[in-house]
Amino acid sequence: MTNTALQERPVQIGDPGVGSRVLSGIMPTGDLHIGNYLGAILNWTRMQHEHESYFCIVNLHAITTPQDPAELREKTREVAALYIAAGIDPKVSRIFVQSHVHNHAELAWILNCLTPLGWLERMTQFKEKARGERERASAGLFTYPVLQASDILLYGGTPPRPLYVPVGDDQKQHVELTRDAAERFNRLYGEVLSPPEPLIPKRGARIMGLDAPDRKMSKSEKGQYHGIRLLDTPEVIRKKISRAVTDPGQEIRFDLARPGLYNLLTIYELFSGQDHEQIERNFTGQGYAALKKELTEVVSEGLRPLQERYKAVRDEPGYLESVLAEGAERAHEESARVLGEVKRAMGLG
Ligand code: ATP
Ligand code: LTN
Repeated sequence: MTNTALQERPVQIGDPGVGSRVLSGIMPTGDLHIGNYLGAILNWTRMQHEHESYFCIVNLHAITTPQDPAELREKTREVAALYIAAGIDPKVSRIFVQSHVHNHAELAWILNCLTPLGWLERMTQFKEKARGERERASAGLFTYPVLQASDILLYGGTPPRPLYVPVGDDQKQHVELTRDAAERFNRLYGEVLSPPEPLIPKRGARIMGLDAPDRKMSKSEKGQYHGIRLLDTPEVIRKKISRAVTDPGQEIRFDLARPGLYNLLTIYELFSGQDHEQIERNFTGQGYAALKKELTEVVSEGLRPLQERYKAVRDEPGYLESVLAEGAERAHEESARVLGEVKRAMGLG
């Protein structure tokens, strides 16, 4: 595999930053795609060696919109297996399911009582997801960011320490609300919670849909040619890339005025590990057909090891359940300390 960017592992256990924490999570709704990978998971695989890391499958967030129970259960395992396949090492990081650690729901209730409605009214994700059907959207969808704040703040440590949240750029507003919630709590009750920092990658923080370069690639988009799934076969990847929307003009270069091309080149950049200049040089005198062919190759090859590991994880009886049980135990232990401090500070002991 030629893929240096995806394999780069610049940090080691024991580097400065010991004591600091990382938490992030993904909803087990739909199929994970290369946007989730390039915007979030890839960063997790690097950060886990620098910080004590917690990676969660946020199934309580998933039920803010209706879910089929059997499918939810299966998707939860699928996402956990994909974390491992992508390079999250269960011996280094704690991988767990949100609903297995009841402290998340308990802190969410407490923070719900401290969060002004006005803060939630401003959240753009609610507006998008409720899609004008505000009256019918669940109360859970509205307070979703408070549950997310709880996921994060439970792992800030006692005493509070640096806390990082690696996410794509659509989650920035939620992490900012989490910071505000922590600061408000600390003003009211003393320094208990660690205000987190979002960590958003410079490249790949917002991969766009292949069929609509003006919309973020997203699990919940139904279009057949919208996103490349982590488990897509090379043939499916080829079809999707060959149909990707492009822009007028022949020359292959990073040009923000041509968003379809820019998106394809960004994906190429991240999977190939080459920089802009190299890529533009490689494609001099060539057109979209050449770019799409090469892109199909780097993406399929880049995902192949992940897909092989995914199969191995799913085929090993009992392995995934044991990782999740161990992860939940460690997460419970850690989060119980912060929750205990919160309750003591508020007189809930
Ligand atoms: P949904 O459509 O179900 O909301 P999603 O595809 O937006 O799903 P999430 O579960 O909301 O995915 O996101 C998981 C992580 O992946 C988050 O950190 C998010 O910022 C990141 N992410 C999601 N979509 C993209 C994208 N297109 N580009 C980069 N990062 C992304
Ligand atoms: N809202 C996030 C998922 C999420 C999350 C978290 C991300 C829930 N809890 C805690 C980071 C940290 C999303 O990607 N849709």
